[in-house]
Amino acid sequence: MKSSTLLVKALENEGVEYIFGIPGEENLDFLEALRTSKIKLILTRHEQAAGFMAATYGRLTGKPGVCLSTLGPGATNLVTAAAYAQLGGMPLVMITGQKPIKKSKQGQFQIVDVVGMMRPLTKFTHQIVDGSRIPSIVREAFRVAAEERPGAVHIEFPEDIAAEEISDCDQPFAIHQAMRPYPDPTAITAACAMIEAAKRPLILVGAAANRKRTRKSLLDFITKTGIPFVNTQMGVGVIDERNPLYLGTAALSDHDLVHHAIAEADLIINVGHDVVEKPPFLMVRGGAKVLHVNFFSAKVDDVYFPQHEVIGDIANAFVEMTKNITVSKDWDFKPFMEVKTYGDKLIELQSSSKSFPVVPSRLVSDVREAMPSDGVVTLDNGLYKLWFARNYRAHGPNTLLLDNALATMGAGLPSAIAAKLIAPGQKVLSVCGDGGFMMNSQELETAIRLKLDLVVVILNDNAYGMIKWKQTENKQENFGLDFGNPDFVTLATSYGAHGHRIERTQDLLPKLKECLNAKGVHIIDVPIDYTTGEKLKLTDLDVAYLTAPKEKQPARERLEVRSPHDGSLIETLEMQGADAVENALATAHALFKDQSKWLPAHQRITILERLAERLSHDRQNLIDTAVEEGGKPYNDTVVEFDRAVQGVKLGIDAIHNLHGTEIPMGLTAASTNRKAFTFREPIGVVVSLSAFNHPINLIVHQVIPAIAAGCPVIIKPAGNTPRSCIAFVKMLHEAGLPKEWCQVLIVNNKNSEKLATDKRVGYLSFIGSSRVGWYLRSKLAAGTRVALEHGGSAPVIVDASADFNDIVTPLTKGAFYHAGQVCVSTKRIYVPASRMDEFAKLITAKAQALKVGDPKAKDTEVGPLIRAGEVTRIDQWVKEAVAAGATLLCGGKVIAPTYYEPTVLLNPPLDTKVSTDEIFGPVVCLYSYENIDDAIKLANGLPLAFQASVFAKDIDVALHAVKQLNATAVMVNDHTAFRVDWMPFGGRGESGVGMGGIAYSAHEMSQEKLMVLKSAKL
Ligand SMILES: Cc1ncc(C[n+]2csc(CCOP(=O)(O)OP(=O)(O)O)c2C)c(N)n1
Ligand SMILES: [Mg+2]
Repeated sequence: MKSSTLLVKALENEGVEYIFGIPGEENLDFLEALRTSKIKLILTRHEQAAGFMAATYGRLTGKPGVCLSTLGPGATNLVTAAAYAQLGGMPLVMITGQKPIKKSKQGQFQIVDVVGMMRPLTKFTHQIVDGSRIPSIVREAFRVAAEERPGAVHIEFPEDIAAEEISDCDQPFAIHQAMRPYPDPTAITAACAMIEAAKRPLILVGAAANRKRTRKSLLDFITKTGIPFVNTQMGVGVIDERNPLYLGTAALSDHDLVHHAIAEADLIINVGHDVVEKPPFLMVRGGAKVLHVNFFSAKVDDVYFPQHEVIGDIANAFVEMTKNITVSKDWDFKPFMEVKTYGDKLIELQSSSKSFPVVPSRLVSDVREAMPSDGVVTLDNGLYKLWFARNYRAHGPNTLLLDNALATMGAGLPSAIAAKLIAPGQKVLSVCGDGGFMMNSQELETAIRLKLDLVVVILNDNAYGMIKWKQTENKQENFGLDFGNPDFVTLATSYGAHGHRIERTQDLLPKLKECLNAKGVHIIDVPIDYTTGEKLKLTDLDVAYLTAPKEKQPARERLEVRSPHDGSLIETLEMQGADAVENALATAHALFKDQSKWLPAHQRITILERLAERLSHDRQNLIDTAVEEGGKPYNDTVVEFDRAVQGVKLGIDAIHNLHGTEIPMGLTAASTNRKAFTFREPIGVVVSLSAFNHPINLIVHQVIPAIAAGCPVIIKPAGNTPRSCIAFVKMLHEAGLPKEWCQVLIVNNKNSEKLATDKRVGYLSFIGSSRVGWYLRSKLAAGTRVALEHGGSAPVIVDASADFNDIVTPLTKGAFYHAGQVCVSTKRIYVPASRMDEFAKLITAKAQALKVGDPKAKDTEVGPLIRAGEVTRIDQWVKEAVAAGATLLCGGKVIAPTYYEPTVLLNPPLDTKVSTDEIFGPVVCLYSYENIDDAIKLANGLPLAFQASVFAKDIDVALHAVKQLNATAVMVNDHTAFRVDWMPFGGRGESGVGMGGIAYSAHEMSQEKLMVLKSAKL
């Protein structure tokens, strides 16, 4: 008989069912012997995964799992798995090949000292140098691996020994059951006395209590005494956690829920804990006493130094302690039970979070609900592990596998494969981070090959989230922990698995159930949000917060809408939270996804026709609302309103004009017999973030094109002017638009960002500051199209041929309309030096004559700035220019907290803020020029570019300027703020991207689809 055959026989004798691994050429004789054995070879795609699977087999069955690798590289790949089993107390036997040891022609090729390498990671590591020793070495390896405390062992099987012929008389040794040691009776008596004398004893269940006999005897002890218990992470499920005496599991070493109970205890009965686990609590001198019950005596360190120990088989210890203990009337478990009440409430509260991406507590709750009691959840390593440890209630032993010893990444999927192999009838689900999953994702192929039914949840945060959390806790800068991911759905399908992606939190639970009940391997990509306010560290036991009636809970943020004219309070609105953002997005996205719900064009036209009528009907109300909250003078608001009505009508025209084109076919022989057309479809959910300066018309420009294009729209108005928006959208609904097609959100900046950057957004329309706009653009989800409309600093070239008396009126309007708070306000006027005096006098006189005051008054021309802070800023900029050498021709004064005098500055230096930035206030600057090309150069000199003007009677000069000015629109002989709603409107450079104007926006909010028709008749 070959010694390879004997090794296989010896393994069969040990009851081995599976060998996980990857053979190398040195293992070929062994492989041949295995071929005819009843032991199944589970071929994996990485030795590390094979090691994890074998270790998990050992963990779940108590019998050593076996893995196999070649020499050198295969063996080094087993190292992490060896450490995993050794630290985790999992019985594991590793068999590795080696070059021939007697004679070899290969020098040192691939040879490393594997036996030596395994020494610090195993309980036993041995090279077989003689085939006849196989029976004793194998027996010894299995005995040592399984004996308390279980761990890893290693056998090296060199190629020449494997091929060696040995005597047929060499046979494996018969196995007998060894009885386990009883603890010393005096130790039991002392332990019982200690527990009886305590006021508040508490049981802590650790990993080594997870043995079949121990579970039962420990439960008997708990049932008889009524002493409450907590778990370590690896002691999860030893006792069913639905037990009323279960208080919780220690996810952290301190400041976790259970520590509020531990702090009340005067004696901790620590069962089966060993120091490889992250400490479930930190012992302090003079604090609660600790009674250590384990197979071995306690390894003492700074945070663990028990006062008494019961050493021996834990099951036997509890059988005896249950017999001996007298239940004390003085035990007081009330404080423990308060902690339980608090914990259960907290978990219940946290699990109801609807926000998206999913928060960890909701994930845990949904997994718990989807899993049957005997279902097995295997975790990889990441931040979610702590949430599972705290919030998941395991109903039985080994139903939540987490590794709190080596705590390695990459074991989640392999351990799920092992769990499913062992118990094919049980549901198995693995939860992995996007980091950990990718460390052994290749084993998807193994799972598919084995035809397993498995569910793998990948928590997608594009980061090593756990470390990021710690980085934040350490108050360090976010650095070095972000990565990109493959498309997990595509990845799954490429393996032959089923891929799913969660896009709404409410879809998670049904999807989990669906996948758990389906055949095959299912991957669910679940976007996870670790940035929420959910706290892992629970410093206080804030029972009051949880038990307070709902209305006493912290109120939502409020939005005070105040008049910019005098600061008086108009209305207080309640801000909506992240849950409202989630709901709005989920609603809008569901509408978009379901084409059967799309509104046909004729229905949209009817709605807009009714809206136009409805607006006219409520004209006065809307105008008054806008004037009151926005501060634009009454007459200008009337113009704005009329334009808004016009905008709605333009929306109807846009629907008429949304169409594709014919794409010619038959231009080549290959494209004959075809006709092709494009047509336009809605782009998706439109999110519009609006600005204050045209409270009605901007809403029209950001909502109506979306309706025209057939997109659901979510509008977030400016914080200063929400009421006009709310009133407008109400009329839209009254005109027949179903509410879910246009939703208003009143949210803070953080939630606006959440809204804008969500994956479900097809188009973002943003009007506001360039700082915020460009920031948001950088955060947008892949595929979101965007239009940004920021400010400008509009230039005007005045030529000597212009008639100054004619032009000062439009120029004054352009400069001071809405107190200069318009992105195309005239800000920089370039005038020939020889005629500057004349021009300056005229425009100064006009500016001084402007009527500044209450926007409600019908004759007011310049109203307030939107808030007092703006006035202060504008005043500082003007003062800086004057100090630097500008001549103040008029204005330059704060009139009231929100009012600034119309101001004209002459020749401010080019490096002062008024020349370089957008002032967004009632200030205009005049610059003298000698040569018109110099003036154009200066006009083009800012990174901002929007609308511009030239005033000239000489047509050649005008055309020259039109050609040379960097702008999206150049007015000839009109001010820069001219606009009608059917013209294209937008900025260039830093001033924005995308084109506004009703039809332009509607076009951008739709996308083209091509249809090619093929027919022999064509
Ligand atoms: C093999 C290994 N490498 C590194 C670590 C350190 N580590 C612990 S958790 C973690 C991040 C896990 O990221 P991911 O799997 O994406 O989970 P997340 O916390 O993001 O949910 C890292 C790097 C480890 N435990 N194991
Ligand atoms: Mg991650």
